[in-house]
Amino acid sequence: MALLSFERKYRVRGGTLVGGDLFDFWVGPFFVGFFGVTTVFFTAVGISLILYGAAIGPTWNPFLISINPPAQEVGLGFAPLKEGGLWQVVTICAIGAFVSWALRQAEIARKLGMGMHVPWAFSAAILAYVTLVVIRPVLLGAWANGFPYGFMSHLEWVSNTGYQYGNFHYNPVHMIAITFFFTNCLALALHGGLILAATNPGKGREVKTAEHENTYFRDTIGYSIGTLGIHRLGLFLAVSASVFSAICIVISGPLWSQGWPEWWDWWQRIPIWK
Ligand code: UQ1
Repeated sequence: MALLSFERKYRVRGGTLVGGDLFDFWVGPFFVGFFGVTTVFFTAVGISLILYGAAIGPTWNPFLISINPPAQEVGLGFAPLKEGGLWQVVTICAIGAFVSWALRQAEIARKLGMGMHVPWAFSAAILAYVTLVVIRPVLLGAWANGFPYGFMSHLEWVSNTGYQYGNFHYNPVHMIAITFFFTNCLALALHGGLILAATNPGKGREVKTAEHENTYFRDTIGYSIGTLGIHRLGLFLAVSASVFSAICIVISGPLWSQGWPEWWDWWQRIPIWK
C-alpha cells in the first residue's frame, strides 16, 4: 500500500524551527522545510565544487580523484581555490549540509511530537567529522591536517596518520572506540536475528512475541535486556563509538605527539615495581 494514502494524518502543520509556514510542505514523500532547502543547497554546491576540482585535476578515475586540503604553509588561513581553497569550501558545504540535515530531523521530530533522539544521535556522527576536518586541524595550527576528499587519498591519510603515531592500535581511546563499534555490531546482529527469528518461525507456524524474545535470552544467558532496553543499548553503543572515535583522533597530536605504543610506558614507571 502506498504510504501516503494512510499517513495523511501525520502531515501536520507546524513544528518548524525557522521559516514558519514558508517551507512547511512536502514534495512527493519528502518533507521540505527551511533545512530541506539548505540541505539541497549545500549538497548541490559541494558536489559541483568536487566535480570542478575533478575537472581541473589530473584524472577522472573515480578511485583517484582527490580534493586536497591546503599546504602546511597556509596554516589556518584561506587558500586559493586551486590550492586547497576548494577543500575549504567543500568542507563548509559538507558541514552546512550535515547540520541542515540534523535540524531537518529535529523539525520532523517536533512536527510529530517525538523526542530528539535521532538528531542528537546523528550529531555524534557530525561531531566525528568536524573533529577530523576542523577541531584537530585548528588545534594543530593548519588545515593541512584535515583529510583529503578522495577514495584512495583518504585511505592513505588514515594509514599515514596512523603510522605517524607508531601503531595507532595502541591508542587507548582508539581501543575503546573499536570496542564500541564491535559491540554495536554484535548487538545489532543479535537484535536483527532475534526479531527476524520471532517474526519468521516457518511456514504455517504462529509469529512469536516479545515474551518469546525475552525467554530466548533468559534461557541462553540468564538475562534479557528487554524490547525497549535493546534500543537504548544500541543508541548508547553507536553514539559512544562516534564520540570515542572523535576523542581518539583529537588527542593524537594536540595531547600526545609520540608513538602510541610509548604511551603505555606509564605502566613500567608505576612505583610499585621498584
Ligand atoms: C534482548 O534481551 C531483547 O529483549 C527481548 C531484545 O529485544 C527484542 C534483543 O533484541 C536482544 C538482542 C536481547 C539480548 C541482549 C542483551 C544485551 C542481553
